[in-house]
Amino acid sequence: MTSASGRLLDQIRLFGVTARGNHGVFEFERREGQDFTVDVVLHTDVSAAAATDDLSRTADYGVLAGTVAEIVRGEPVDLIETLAERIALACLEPAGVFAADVAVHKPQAPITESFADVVVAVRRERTILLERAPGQAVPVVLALGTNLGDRLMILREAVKALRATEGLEVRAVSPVIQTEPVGGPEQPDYLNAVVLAETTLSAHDVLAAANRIETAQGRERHERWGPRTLDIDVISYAELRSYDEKLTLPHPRAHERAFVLAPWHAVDPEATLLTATGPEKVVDLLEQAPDRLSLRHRPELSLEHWA
Ligand code: PH2
Ligand code: MG
Ligand code: MG
Repeated sequence: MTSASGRLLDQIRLFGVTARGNHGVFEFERREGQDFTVDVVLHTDVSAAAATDDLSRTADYGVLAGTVAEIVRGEPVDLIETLAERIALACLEPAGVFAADVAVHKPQAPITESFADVVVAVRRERTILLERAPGQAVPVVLALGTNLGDRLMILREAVKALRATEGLEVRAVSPVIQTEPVGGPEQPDYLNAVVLAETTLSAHDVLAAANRIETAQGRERHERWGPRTLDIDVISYAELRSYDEKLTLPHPRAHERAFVLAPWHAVDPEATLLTATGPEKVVDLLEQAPDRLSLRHRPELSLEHWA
């Protein structure tokens, strides 16, 4: 497996974390508990941490061991398969972990034959996080842009379609802001807005819903950053970071785009965005955004109240 840069991945290996848990199919296993031992291999890229000698740029193995032991001691499950998957998903949480190998050993398993050890080993890759529906609704931030056709009507239809999307609850819609095009060929001004929602859909399903709405509004894909009837970008999804080729999260350019930050700040003055160096206040990012001076507030173009 290779990283986005094509580099062979590094590994952080943590072996033999042992903790008592109450997992198992049998009642006596639930009651009495037994020791489980876990081995973890994180597939990551340690070059940034090595170059700076900075712990904050890598997965802290002390934290990792604590997380693993806590899951073993936590809510009992029947199968060590389930336990291994839970641990693997927790291992993928640090931003730079591309995949995790987790082996769960149960050397005191109730097996009547003489045996040395029994192990379930799983590998989970980061993309699984994008495909999993969350256990409970999570916040999602969507940015809308249009610079072709009846722009206001297109934004209104887009918001209506988002409201009608099953598994997505629109919580707030920003004011509309008119912006000069950033990048791409010469093209008309945009209308931009931000929608705050909560969702029980996976991140990929949110993206699919957004793409369907773009298509319904006549979106055609020609050149990158070209004019479009409707663009709906997923800016952030819960606290998830992803380097997936279909969906990078948070959106890789949102932190420097006033046409996203300004409507977002208008609808949520406290908003924060996870950047490469950690969470930043949207208001602070907006102050630095190169396109911040080309915005025109258009309060008469409401998306919230219209017949
Ligand atoms: N979207 C782009 C590229 N440039 N500029 C403005 N002002 N507004 C946009 O929504 C926009 C852009 C790519 O999606
Ligand atoms: Mg876009
Ligand atoms: Mg887009």
